Amino acid sequence: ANPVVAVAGATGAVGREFLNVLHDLDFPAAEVRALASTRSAGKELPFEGCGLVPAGNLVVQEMTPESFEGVDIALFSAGSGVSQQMREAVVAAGAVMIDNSSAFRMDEDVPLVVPEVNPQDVAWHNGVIANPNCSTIQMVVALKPLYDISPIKRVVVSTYQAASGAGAPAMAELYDQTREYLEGTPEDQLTVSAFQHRIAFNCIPHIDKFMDDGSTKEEWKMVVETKKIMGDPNIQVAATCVRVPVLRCHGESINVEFADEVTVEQAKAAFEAAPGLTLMDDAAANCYPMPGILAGTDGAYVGRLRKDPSVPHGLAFWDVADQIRKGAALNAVQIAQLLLP
Ligand code: A2P
Ligand code: 11C
Repeated sequence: ANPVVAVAGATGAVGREFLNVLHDLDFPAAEVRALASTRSAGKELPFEGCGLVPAGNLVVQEMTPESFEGVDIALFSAGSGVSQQMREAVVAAGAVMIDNSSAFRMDEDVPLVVPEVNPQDVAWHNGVIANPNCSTIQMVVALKPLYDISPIKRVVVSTYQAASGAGAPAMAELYDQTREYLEGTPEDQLTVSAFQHRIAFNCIPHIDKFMDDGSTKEEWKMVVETKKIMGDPNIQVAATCVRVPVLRCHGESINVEFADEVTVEQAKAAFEAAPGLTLMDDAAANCYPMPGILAGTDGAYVGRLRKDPSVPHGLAFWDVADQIRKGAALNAVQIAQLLLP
């Protein structure tokens, strides 16, 4: 039978994109339930339809433990706290929770899945499958085809992360603050609430909270999630994560050191053949991936591929993906597709 799908956090930036992706992939749903907080109950969300569900407005229901009765697949993006509160009810209802929050990613009984990299891991789920952090997802989609040529010893990554990673209110803040700034609003009167500092015309090297070792939790996630998804605890990852004044799409500068030689030509061929990855690399035509032209697209985009001569077997490249699509909603719905009979 066609699955019943619940979208938990349906009014959020990722939640709305869950609805778009369900339509775009024509997910064979029998029913789609839009769930959010009490604040949004009764609100209508436009939906283009998928499977047996016709196009039309979905009426948002307040999320309670009872919301999951009869549900087969629950797509969650309402924050870690909400995922933790609802996990038991979702699993008790016999549904599989595909969770975009960081609540369960490193739990030993929870697979952390990027379908292009480790689709086999969905097989051992116990009712919850975690969707990785957006910055990790777009990196491992590019690392996997390279790893298949040679084991990876070390990755150095610096991110250029869009406001979208912090949700719909953060995107609105970048937009409004930029306008306020251009209108000459004094610095101390700008609205600063989504980030620690003004994001308009600025870069903030601080995403998520600080850890005891001086790194941030966003950087830590890139380290531990990469090892878990790639199934190789020996990959060394050094990450620096920076928020930049871009609405959608994270960029990443990535340097990889391999165990064995991997030539630029081999990497180029591997990128071209890899699922979910598009090579945009033509220096003569000034062609490389950029957030400004890739918002709303699927998959990850790589370019600026070149040798990194500073280590024995090194390559450097640049990687861009829409944080809300491949970095969140698309990856989660692709996981749901893996669960279909
Ligand atoms: P609501 O819009 O009703 O607040 P974003 O990541 O863009 O900020 O979105 C967060 C999503 O999580 C929204 O859909 C929001 O619903 C939902 N949400 C936040 N807190 C709760 C809660 N306690 N119960 C249910 N949904 C919640
Ligand atoms: C950001 N990567 O750009 C974060 C958002 O662990 O799922 C997603 C955080 C997470 O702010």
